[in-house]
Amino acid sequence: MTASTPESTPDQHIDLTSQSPEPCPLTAAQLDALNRQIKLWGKELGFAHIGVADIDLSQHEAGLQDWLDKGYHGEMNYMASHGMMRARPNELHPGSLRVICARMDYLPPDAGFASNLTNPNLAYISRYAGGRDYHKMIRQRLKKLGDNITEHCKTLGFDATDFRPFVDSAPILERPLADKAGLGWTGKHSLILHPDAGSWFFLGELLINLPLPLDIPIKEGCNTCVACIKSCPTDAIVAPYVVDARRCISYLTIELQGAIPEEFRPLIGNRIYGCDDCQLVCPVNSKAPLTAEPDFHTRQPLIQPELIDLFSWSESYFLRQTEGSAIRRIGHKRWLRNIAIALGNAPANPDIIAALEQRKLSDEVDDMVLEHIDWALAQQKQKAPQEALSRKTQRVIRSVQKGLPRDA
Ligand code: B12
Ligand code: SF4
Ligand code: SF4
Repeated sequence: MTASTPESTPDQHIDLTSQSPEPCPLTAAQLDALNRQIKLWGKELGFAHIGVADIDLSQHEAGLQDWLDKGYHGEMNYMASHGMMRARPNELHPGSLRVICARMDYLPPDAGFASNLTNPNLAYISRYAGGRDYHKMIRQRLKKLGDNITEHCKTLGFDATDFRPFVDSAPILERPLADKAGLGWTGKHSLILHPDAGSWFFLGELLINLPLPLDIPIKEGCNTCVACIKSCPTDAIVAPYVVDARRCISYLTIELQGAIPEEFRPLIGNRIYGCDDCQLVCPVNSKAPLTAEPDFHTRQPLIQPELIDLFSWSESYFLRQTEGSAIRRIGHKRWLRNIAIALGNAPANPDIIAALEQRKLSDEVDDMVLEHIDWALAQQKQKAPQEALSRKTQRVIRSVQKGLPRDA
C-alpha cells in the first residue's frame, strides 16, 4: 500500500534545494506514477515485493549501539567499524531521500528440511546457500532498476537522479528499512517476515535522491508465539528481536575464522553451513512461496550430501564445486572444520573414524582443523553406535513435518 508523504501534495512542484544539488522538478502525481512503475519494473526484474521507506533510522541507533556494546557482533569487526553510519543512509550516500527496499525469494523446491536434519550422516546446508551467490545477482538487478528510474526521470526533464544499490555486505541496517517499507514485520528471530511470504527471502536496497511516496509498515504478527526462541539449538536469540551472533550457528560456521568454541560443537549437529531452525519452526513460513529463480535451486553435489563425501573434497575440488556460490567464501579449511564437527556428532561409525584419521595425514589441514578432527575422533570413540538427535532437533523435525509438509 502506498501513502503520500507530507511533501508530496498532488501536482505541486517539489523544492528540495536544501537536500539535493538540483531541485527535483517532478510533481507528486509524477512521483506517484513513478512509484507504481518502479513496482512493475521490480516484478519484471524478479523481485517479489518492492516498498519505499524514508531514511530515518534514528529510533534504531540505541538498539544497534547496545548490540555492539554487548559484543554480540563477535569477530565481525565491520559491523562496528562503520559506527552509526549504518543507521544513517544519508551519510552513506549523501543526498539520499528514500530507500527502495526489495525482496527476492530463495526457498528452493524439494527443500527436504526434515529428511536432511533427521539423518545425522548427511550434511545440512542452509537453503539460501545451495545455489548461486545472491549478492552480485541482486546488486545487478537493483542497478538495472536504478537505471530504469534514471531514464524515466530524464524523459520528465530531471537528469540528476542519483542512486546506490546495497545488498547485505554493505553497512546498512537492512531489516529496519524493510520493516519501514512494508516488506514485513520484524520477527522475534529478528528476521523480516510477511504473512503471505514467510521469511525465506533476501533483502536489497536502492538509496535514491527522489522524494518518492512512502509505503506503510505492516502490523507485527508474532503475537504470543515464541517458537523460534525456544527452538534455537544454541539459545542465540537472547531476547525477542535480539540475536547474540557469537552463539548463532550461522556465525559460528560462516563468519568465525578460528576455532569453534567447544560448548557449541555438540549443539551444531549436522549443520555445516548456516542454520535455518528459527525459520523452520515459524508458523508464518507455512505459506512461503518457492523461489522463481532457477539459480537459487540447490546444486547437485549439495543436495542431501553425505558428510563423508564432502569431507573427502580436496581444496581444488572444493573450489570447483563451489564456484559462484556463497559457500566458497569460507574457504576449504573452515569447510573441513565444520564437517569435522558434524562427523563428531554423527553416530559412531568406523568409516567416519577412518575418514578423520586419513584427513589428519593430508597437507591441507592446519592446527585449527586438526584440533577439530581430534575433537571429532574423541566424540566418535566415546559414544554408543546409535546416539539420538538432540531433543531440540527432534522437535524442529516434528514441527517441519507437521507445519511445512511440502518442504519437509
Ligand atoms: C550480521 C548479520 C548476520 C549475523 C547477525 C544476525 C543478527 N540477527 O543480527 C549472523 C551471522 C548471525 C547472521 C545470521 C543470519 N542471517 Co544475516 N545478516 C547480517 C547483516 C549483514 C547485518 C545484520 C545486523 O545489522 N545486525 C545487527 C542488529 C543490531 O541489527 P538488526 O538485527 O537489523 O536489529 C535491529 C532490529 O531488530 C530492530 N528492531 C526492529 N523491531 C524491533 C522490535 C523490538 C522490540 C526491538 C527490541 C528491536 C527491534 O532493532 C535492532 C537494532 O537496530 C544483514 C544484512 C544487513 N546489512 O543488514 C544480514 C541479514 C539480516 N541476514 C540474513 C539472513 C538470511 C541470515 C540467516 C537466515 C542465514 C542463515 N540461514 O544462516 C541467519 C539468521 C539468523 C538470525 N536469526 O538472525 C538476511 C535476512 C533476510 C530477512 N528475511 O530478514 C539479511 C538481511 C541479508 C540479506 N541481504 O538478505 N546474519
Ligand atoms: S540461525 Fe539457528 S542458531 Fe542462529 S538464531 Fe536461528 S535457530 Fe538460532
Ligand atoms: S516463530 Fe513465532 S515468534 Fe518467531 S518469528 Fe515466527 S511467528 Fe514470530
